[in-house]
Order: sequence, then C-alpha cells, then structure tokens
Amino acid sequence: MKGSAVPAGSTLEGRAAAALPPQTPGVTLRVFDVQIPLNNLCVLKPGQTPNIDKLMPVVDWSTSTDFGLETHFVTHVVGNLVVPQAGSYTLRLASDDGSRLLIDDRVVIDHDGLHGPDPKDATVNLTAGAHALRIEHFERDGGQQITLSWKPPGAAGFAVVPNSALSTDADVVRVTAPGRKECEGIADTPGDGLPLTGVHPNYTLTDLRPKGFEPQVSAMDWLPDGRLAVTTWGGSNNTTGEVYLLGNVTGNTGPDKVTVKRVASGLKEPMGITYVGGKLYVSQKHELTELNDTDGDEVTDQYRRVATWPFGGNFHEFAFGLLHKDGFFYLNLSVSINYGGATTNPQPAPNRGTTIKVNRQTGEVSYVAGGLRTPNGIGWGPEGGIFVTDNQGGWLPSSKLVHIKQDRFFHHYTNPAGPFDSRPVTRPVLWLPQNEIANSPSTPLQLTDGPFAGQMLFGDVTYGGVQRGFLEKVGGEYQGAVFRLTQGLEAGVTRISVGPDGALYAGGLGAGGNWGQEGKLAFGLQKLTPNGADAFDIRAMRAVPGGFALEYTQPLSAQTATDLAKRYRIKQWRYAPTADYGGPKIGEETLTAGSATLSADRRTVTLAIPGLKADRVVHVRSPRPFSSSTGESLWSTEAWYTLNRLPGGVPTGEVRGLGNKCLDVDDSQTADGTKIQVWGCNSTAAQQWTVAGDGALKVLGKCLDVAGGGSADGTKVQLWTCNGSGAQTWQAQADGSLRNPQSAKCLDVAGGTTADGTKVQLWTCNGTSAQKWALP
Ligand SMILES: [Ca+2]
Ligand SMILES: [Ca+2]
Ligand SMILES: [Ca+2]
Repeated sequence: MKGSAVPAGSTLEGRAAAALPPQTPGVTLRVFDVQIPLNNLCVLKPGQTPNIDKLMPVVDWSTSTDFGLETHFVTHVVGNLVVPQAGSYTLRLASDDGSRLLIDDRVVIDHDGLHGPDPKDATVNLTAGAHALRIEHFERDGGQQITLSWKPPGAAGFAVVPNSALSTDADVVRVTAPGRKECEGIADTPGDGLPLTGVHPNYTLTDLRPKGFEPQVSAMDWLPDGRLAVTTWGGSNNTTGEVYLLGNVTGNTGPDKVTVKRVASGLKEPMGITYVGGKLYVSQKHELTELNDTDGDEVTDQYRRVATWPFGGNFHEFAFGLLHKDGFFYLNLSVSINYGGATTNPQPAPNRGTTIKVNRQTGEVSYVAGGLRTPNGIGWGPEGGIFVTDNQGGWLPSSKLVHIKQDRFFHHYTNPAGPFDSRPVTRPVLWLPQNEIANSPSTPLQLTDGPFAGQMLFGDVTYGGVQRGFLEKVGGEYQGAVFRLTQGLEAGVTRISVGPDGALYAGGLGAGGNWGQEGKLAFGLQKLTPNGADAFDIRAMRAVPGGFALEYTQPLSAQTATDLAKRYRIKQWRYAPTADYGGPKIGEETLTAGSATLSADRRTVTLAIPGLKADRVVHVRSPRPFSSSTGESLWSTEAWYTLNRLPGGVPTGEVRGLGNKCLDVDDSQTADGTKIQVWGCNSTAAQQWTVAGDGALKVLGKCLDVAGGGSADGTKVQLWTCNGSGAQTWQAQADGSLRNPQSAKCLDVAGGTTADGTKVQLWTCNGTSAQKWALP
C-alpha cells in the first residue's frame, strides 16, 4: 500500500519499454494465506514467499480456483498496463472484498473495506506504452472477486482489460510456500517486529561493482595477493557460470577502483570456490573441477575433473559451497525437488541431501552426514566444526542451522534412503523461524574479531541481509539464539566472506519472479567494513537455569530498567517435522517473565521464566522504547533461542534410535519386568526418559534395567524399580551407542528392525545403527 493518490484526470507517465526485463502477456497473481479475518487491506511483512504465484491472462477472477484459496487471504497483482494510444482512460475496479489499484506507483482507485463486488471508477490520462500496474486486495469470507475493466478513448462502454494490454516478467522463477503469512502490526517497525531495512551502524557499506559488472555471485574465496575470486551462477540449467578475479576490493576502495578479470567460463552452475596450493577449485553441479592455467595469463586453459558424485540432472541438484582442510574438500549436495518444492520421489540420483568429503589427491568421495535438503551454505564454526544452513521444505518446518559431524542425520528423508536415514535425528543448532528471521539462509561463517567475536553470521537470499547467531554448548551440544544483524544491501545475500581487511563481503543473487529479495537486484557485490561503533544491541542470549540471561552491548538506561520484567514479551513453541513442505508452530504458548534482574554494570538482564520447556524455540521481544544509558535505541529487539536442552537441570525427553523410533515402555505399564521396545514417537510419558547423573535412565518413575544383571547376547532389557545397581547403569559413547559397563555390552534393537513393538536387548557392541541412540 505504497504510493500517493492521484487527483482525477491526472496524467501518468509510463516507463520506457527498454527498461523492462523480457515480458509475456498477462499479469502475475500472488496470493498470501493470512488466516485472519481482515476488515481492511493490510501491509504484508516483507520477505514472505506467497502461497500461490501464477501467470494469469486477464484480471477477472471470482472463484476459489482462480485465487487458490477460499477465505482469509491477501492478493497482489503485479505487471504492466500496456496502453496502445495516449489519451483519457476510465479504469473500473470491481472487488470483493476491498482493493486498491496503483498505476506507476500512484493510487488511482482506493476501494478498501468490506463489500461485495461493487465497481469503482477513476479517469486518468495515460501516455502510450507500459505503465506499472499493481492491485492489492483482500478476501475476508463469502464471495471473492477482482475484475479490472477499462473504457479507452472513444470506446462506447467498459470491457475487461484485454490480455494484449497486460504484460509481466517472462520466464521467471515462481517460488511458493504453504503456511500462514503475516501482516504488519500497528506497533511493528524495522528491527522491532519487522525485518530491518538499514545497514547496521557498526558497519560502513561500500559498493564494489564497476559499471556494467553485474555478477550473480554463487561463491567467493581469497587469493594470497588480496584479490577476490568470485564465481557467477549463469542461470538455471545453463553452463554459463564464470570465475572472476577482482583486484582493489580491500581497504579504502570503490566501484571505480575495482578491477575485473574473467579467468574461467562455461561452468555448470558453480556454487563453491576455494584456493588451495596455488590453484582454484570449483564445485560445479556434477563435479569438482581444478582450474589450470598453462600459459601464465591466469586464464584457465585446462579444466581437470577432480571428482564426481551422484547427479541426476534435476535443476535443484546443486553442489553447495567448498571448504578445504588437511587435504580434503567438504561440500553439500542438495536433493532433487519438483517445481513447486516437493522432494522428488523417487530421487533420480542416490545419496543426495548429504555433506560429502573429497580427497584432493585421489578424488575419492565419502559421505559425512545426511538428511539435508537445500543446504545452501557451509562454513567453519566454533571448535573448527562444520556448520550448514538448510532451507524450509519437506521434513523442514522451518529453515535451520545444523552442526555437521560424521554419521549425523538431519531428518530429511529421501527415496531411496540416504546413507544415514536409519540414524537418530540430530536436532538443529538453530531453528530459523520462517519469514520471521529467515526464508532461504545461505553461507555461515564465524567472526573472529569485533563486538560479536566468536559468533556466527549467515546471509539469506529471499529474506535478505545478514543474520547473527550466538551459540553455546548445553549438555555437550550447541544451541543458541539468532538475531537480526543488517539489511540495506543491494541484493539478497547468497555468499558472505571475511576479507583480509576484516570487512564482510556480501555476494548477491536472485532471479526474476520472486526468487530473491523483493525490490532488490538479482546480482550484487558489496562490503561491510567495521567502523569501530558498537551500537546498542543484544550481544548474547544464554540459557540459565529457569530462564535466560540477555547481555547487551551498552548499559540500560534508568528509564528502561524501570518495570524491566514487563518490557519482555515471550513465546515458546516447537516444530514437528513431517513429509509436508514446511510446517506450523506447535503448542505455541505465551510466557511471562516472573522477574528481571539487572546486573551491577547494567549490561545483563537475567529473566526468570516459569514454564520454559526443552525442545522449544523461545522468542523474546522487548519492544521499543528500550534504550541504553546514552539514549541509544535498541537496534533489533528480538531473539529466537533454540532451547533443545534446558541448562543445569537433568535432561529429560525422547531417546531416539533406529529409524528415528522412540525408546518406549510397553503400554505405559509400570510393573517390574515390563517390556522396553521401540515405537513411533508420540510425546507420551512412556517415552520421556530422564538421564540421571548416576548413569540411570529413568521413565515412569522406574529404571532401564538389564534382566538379572546378565551379560549374554539377547539378555532382556526391561523396566525395573531403580536400585542403583550396575544393571541400571548406562554410558553414552562417542559413536552414539549406549553401553552398560557391567556387561560391557550395548543397548540394541532386536533384529535391527524398526517395527513398532520391537524389543530392545543387550548385545555385543558392533557400531551398527541398531545400537545408535540420541539422548535428550
Ligand atoms: Ca470466499
Ligand atoms: Ca468476501
Ligand atoms: Ca591461460
């Protein structure tokens, strides 16, 4: 709902046809499922993918088939009105319920509010040629309609604006996602309920693209001489990706100083590049390639294939990223999906959705971890670990950041099964709630300097900008909080890299249609240079027993410290991954801070929050006004903490094993000797295990017990009154097994079958997936 109203009879100047991308007749219809009964048009929060996105011949729709939804939705129509001859045109907008027509970003007809399909007219003078057309509409309930008619100069009456007078961008990517979409609230502002719009005050933004250089950046790495190597995407199903070496990007520079040299071309959608041992290596969709220059001009003469991997030719089978350490490359293989987002069943190639390792000398490929979908980001994190972002989709109710380790499985199943599909699911380090803080996250990296040293950053192609993650270990695994860091860049961000000058370099990417950040370029290259500022922000959010400690970058003002507990709004929910694309928040609850204690230096607020649960995302917002002692307003007021485990307390939750089934007490019985089995996880008390400090595993007030304290293969493992004996002591091993030290044997699913009701038993430790367990 932008644009000022035009007085009747105004003249609107169109836009030059030459400035438009390739066009096709018709308009683009986007429908957003807001799931609330609106009485007026709403402004949608930015960064949200529509539920429906399609090309329509004319604007004349009245059925739920036309719109794709029946009630409680918002519609955006975008395209161009192509005026055959200059003159006075009367436009007529009929809608049910409210709507608004904008021509050239000016409101021509305001037809807001609840009503039936009444027409409303306006007369304007239009120049010949293309004029930007936009209709915003909402449907509460009952009937629904949008019809755009006109009466051109000299015409006797109104007619639906014909297909020949409408155009929209041709051959574009129409990304859709199910689920609820949100309108802006009255109290929402950028960084406080809405995505940021500006550049974080700690950074100074510098453009780096010389005039005419429009890279769709798909990977970046640094040469020892300070030049930046970038790969460009080249478009879907193309082999026009390129590699450029850019000089003068570091330090005090600008677009006029940067030099550009193309050194490789003809690449198949390269998504990773790294410089090792004097050579550049590029991950193309189907292979890892070494770039060799044989005549000393730096331009590649020989493309040597280092390794190949399973590749079935699907548009979405990317090879994302390229890390190198100790003679091995690491990268991610995304799964094949159908247009529209569903995971292809069956997959054209096996073992996709994995992080792989490639031996630089031999080219041998081995699988590190699986259960990934669109892992468009791989980077080094704390303790030299590999961290990967993944995008919403099947088995991904929301986007997430995960910690890769050998043999881990991250829940996205494929047919045929991947190499780790029988392993217990490893939970994400960070859930990234869809549309709130992420949409399609990309490259993660760890900062080593500055106010956020040790924290992770990652870009986002559709939500845009760069987000910040604070990670901490609780119960031996990373979890933590995500915060907004910055927006204000020229394109959605696919790759970030810290340069030798300490600046953060951001590569942009997008495609026509709605794949990319709305209103931004489809290409880009800029850098964010730390300028020494330490703006008022939430530096860290740590889980503490009974709540959270929020550390701020500056002391809180006296005014903000007044009634401090009441300043925080807290919600928690969980996610339950299914095969469906995306997924709702489950069990959403509003919590209240019982107390808020300010530290002596006024920089840390400890919130006591009754009712916090493990396996939840906790959203904390402290709406403005919220200021520092110098009067600075909080840059971003929200944090999303992934509370896999509660700190300090005794871990309680599901014990997941073979086939991601849960360790379960037969029929919830509590008699001594009751059978222990695997069963589909169902959140009942019969599956809530407490890992006691003494090695006992407790459920329903009793303990996991080796019958008779035996040690023979096949000995029954049962429920028994807790007695502290060696028959009730279990130790989690590094390989994921659960060992009973007294017998020196492991907890094992009998026969290695995943059927509900399969008993568990004692068996010689053998490292198979029948003996892998994920503890709460
Ligand atoms: Ca309806
Ligand atoms: Ca209606
Ligand atoms: Ca050469």
